[in-house]
Amino acid sequence: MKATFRWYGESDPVPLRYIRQIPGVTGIVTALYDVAVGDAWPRPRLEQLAAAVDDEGMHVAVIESIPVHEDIKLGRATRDRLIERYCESVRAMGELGIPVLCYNFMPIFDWTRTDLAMPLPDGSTALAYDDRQLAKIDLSRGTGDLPGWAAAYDARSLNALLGAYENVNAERLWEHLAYFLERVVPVASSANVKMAIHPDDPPWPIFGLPRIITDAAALDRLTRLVDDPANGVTFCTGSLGADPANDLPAMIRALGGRGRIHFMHCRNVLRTGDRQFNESPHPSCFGSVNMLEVMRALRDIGFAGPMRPDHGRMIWGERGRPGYGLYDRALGAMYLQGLWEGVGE
Ligand code: DNO
Repeated sequence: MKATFRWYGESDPVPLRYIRQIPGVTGIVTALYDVAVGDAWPRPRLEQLAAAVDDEGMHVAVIESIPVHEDIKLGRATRDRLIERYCESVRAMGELGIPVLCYNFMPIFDWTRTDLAMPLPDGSTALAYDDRQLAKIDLSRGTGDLPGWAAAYDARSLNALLGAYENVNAERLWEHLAYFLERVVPVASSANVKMAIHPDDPPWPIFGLPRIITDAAALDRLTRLVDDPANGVTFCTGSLGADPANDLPAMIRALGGRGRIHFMHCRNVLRTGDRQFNESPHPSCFGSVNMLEVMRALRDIGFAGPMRPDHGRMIWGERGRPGYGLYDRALGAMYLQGLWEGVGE
């Protein structure tokens, strides 16, 4: 595996020069954050981004993410033009030699939590989710009541979008995903870019919206929508690990055996009830994910792709972007590399 770290660009409070000091980390996971969703990424901007990372002695290993416009997920008539622009961005990645694209197909909301700073007994804070808390969130006032990470929508546009999704059940969403992949994967494949879908987080429907990338059967189905090695997954242990029915090592062996794991997100979650969890330090003993077994499975499939520590807690008084401070993610990066060395790779 190749140790990587997510960087939110020049506005990230964690600078590249700090990331470089985490032993073993040579790959950066990043994106152009100021291009409007649906626009093609200008190649010169991507080139600049790659050069800034190269200047710090690292390289861009993964783009996470090029967001998929809601019209594509909704299957609206405008999707063809939007997909063509998406393909342009993928071609630009390929021309610059950036090999992996992490994206997701979650309606309206990306990863969702009900608490961004739940205090843990050691005085740190972590992200947490509780389905019963989610049920109390009133979306009629827009995204204002949602914990602060979300793409902001005012009440009118959010209600219009929620209304549009009333016609899109899970099967429809699968059809729209297939339509998207049938057009993007061939482009990615000839550009030497691997598409890596991120699982839905949490892996169940929220706010009545369908969520489809949730378990082993779904990941298998995804890879067969377009049966091409360029159509793969970001295997996120935290997202998938929130559902106790997901046997992560078995899923890794199945998908990895077919060469479809293109990127690893590693973090731990402590399941505390039905559809209730909080994020925990990365080591196995603190959460419900057995990270050692995850690494063994990755060793067995000969995983050689990028891996990043996912969300960390806030520790040592750090303030910053929820889940994306420096300290706990750096501890995670070291733990993961230690496990990897230990399992014999
Ligand atoms: C959360 C991230 C996700 C991920 C997107 C990919 O921390 O893992 O937001 O970047 O779902 O499109």
